[in-house]
Amino acid sequence: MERVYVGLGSNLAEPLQQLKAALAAIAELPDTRLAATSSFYASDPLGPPEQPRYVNAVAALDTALQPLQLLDALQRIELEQGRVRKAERWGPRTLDLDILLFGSRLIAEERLSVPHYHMHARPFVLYPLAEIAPADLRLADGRTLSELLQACPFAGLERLGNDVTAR
Ligand code: A4P
Ligand code: MG
Repeated sequence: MERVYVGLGSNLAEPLQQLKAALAAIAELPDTRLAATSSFYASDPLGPPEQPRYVNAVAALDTALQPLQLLDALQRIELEQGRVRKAERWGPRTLDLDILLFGSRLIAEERLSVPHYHMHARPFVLYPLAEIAPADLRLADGRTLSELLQACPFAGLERLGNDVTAR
């Protein structure tokens, strides 16, 4: 089993429900255990500003799936929840599931690059991640999660009531 962190985001069609449904679907994946879920956060959109705010969260999984198998499974969940891929970069979406980290692997394939290319600068990834990952978690470039957080202001983020769940 390897520890994987997945970022969840939605800003259409009841985002909070989208994330809860996605977490339930992830918990049902074969050879995979949903180990922990961060709080949900409302966040200002990164990208085109004339789109609704997002809800974001991060989940910790232990999985025996290989990276591309997990990507396939996550993309299936996106499609089942009505995701339509549009040309506009960073535009609105019902559900986005990103593999942030996959153990300590460095993956550079056409369909999958891990660590996720922009996670180190996104408050809506780093703050939920910090709720469920060790502070000394190290990215491939050698920086720790706590160092990344220090360089990333808690801006445009709002933690929504519910607390972290560990299973
Ligand atoms: N892909 C490559 N690496 C990965 C990975 N680590 N995890 C490939 C998942 N997929 C990965 O993704 C395009 C392709 O990336 C996939 O087919 C997969 O093979 P996509 O989900 O179709 O496209 P996208 O998500 O629109 O593109 P991109 O560039 O990944 O966008 P981001 O970085 O996910 O940003 N603002 C707030 N506040 N909160 C958000 O969650 N999200 C985005 C999307 C923009 N602004 C946001 C948020
Ligand atoms: Mg994506």
